[in-house]
Amino acid sequence: MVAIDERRLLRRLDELAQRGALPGGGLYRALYTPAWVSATELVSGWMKEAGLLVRRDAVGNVWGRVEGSRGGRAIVTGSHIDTVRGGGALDGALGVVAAVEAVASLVSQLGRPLRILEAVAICEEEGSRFNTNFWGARAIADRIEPDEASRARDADGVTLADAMRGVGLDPANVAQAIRRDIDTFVELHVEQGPILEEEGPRLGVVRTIVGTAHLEVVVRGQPDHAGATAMDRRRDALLGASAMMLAIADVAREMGPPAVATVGTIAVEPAQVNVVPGLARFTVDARHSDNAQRTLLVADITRVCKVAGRERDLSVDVRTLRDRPAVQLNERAADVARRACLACGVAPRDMTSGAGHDAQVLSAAAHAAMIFVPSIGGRSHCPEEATAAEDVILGTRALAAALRDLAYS
Ligand code: HGY
Ligand code: MN
Ligand code: MN
Repeated sequence: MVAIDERRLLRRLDELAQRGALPGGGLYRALYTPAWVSATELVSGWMKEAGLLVRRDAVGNVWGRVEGSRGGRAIVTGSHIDTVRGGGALDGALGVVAAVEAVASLVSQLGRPLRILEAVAICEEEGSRFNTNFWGARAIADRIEPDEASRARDADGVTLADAMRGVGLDPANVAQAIRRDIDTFVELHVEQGPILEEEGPRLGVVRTIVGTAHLEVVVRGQPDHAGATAMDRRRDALLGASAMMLAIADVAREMGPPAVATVGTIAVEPAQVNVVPGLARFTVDARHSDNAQRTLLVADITRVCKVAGRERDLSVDVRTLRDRPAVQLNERAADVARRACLACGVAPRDMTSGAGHDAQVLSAAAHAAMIFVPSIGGRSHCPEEATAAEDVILGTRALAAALRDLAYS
């Protein structure tokens, strides 16, 4: 069993959580912002302290590497360093801090590995700032679309390309982040749901990651005077959108778990108290672990929006913003993760992840495995996100055991 420095692990999680801490609680660490720069510098320092070879790649992923005596393809562990708005201290961050802790502990106790061993802080996964997501993992896996950096803009109209330049990165070099030499990627992550917490055991091994479709629905009616327009003369876009949202939730409920659908954003025009809304624009996050079922879910969502539009004389446009298919993670890598959990005294639960992860994207470029630890109350993507310290430690131990199996034997 490789000993990890438990106090250092927990202390660093707290330190990282200060980068992007919001005054009202929770965090917001968005790609290429000062909080993001500060977090990447903190992690680089930890990697240097561990004697790793540290570099920042073309999109801002931070790699800490130790050469293997046999060379060959690399064993990589890590997760994303960005957060959602009002996010918690562990989503992504746990996988980054645990990766540095596991690699540092392995190297200090067992010396040079046989295989190249790397910890990585992946620059962005959540899509919090720019209308794109998995930016870091897609750069590694060569899944960046042509001129995506110059097309993606944040709420202030800043392009991803300009934001890159602002932190000393050149968007023309994005392809230099591609890695074709990764053998296996292992990610430690909080479950973000209630299963491990409510049913046990304390560790999970992910077999499937659900597919996620993000849609944008634009509903057009006509703006009118709120006082002088009788109710039966209106083409109220927001009222129509509201009917659509309730119908969307019914569609997911009728399909049954693991189907889920979420309307997370809504914008109204002209957004004035005394004007009947002429336009409503909202997003839908639709997920299923089976790709055919997800296609059906998206089709049903589109149908109910169109029906509600026709019934209310509103025009409705539904477009897909992005669609990430469900993936089955590699069987061999899952066995390594399972053996590592058993070595730590826990027979892990095979799980489907309702959350998307970097491993989902990196599974296109390497064998990928994920280890889950419980989320208290099943909560995540919120300031209340938390995991018991002993589970953080247990998960990091299991990660270190998996990396030992992969890189030292
Ligand atoms: O949306 C997700 O599932 C992930 O947190 N990005
Ligand atoms: Mn997340
Ligand atoms: Mn995450």
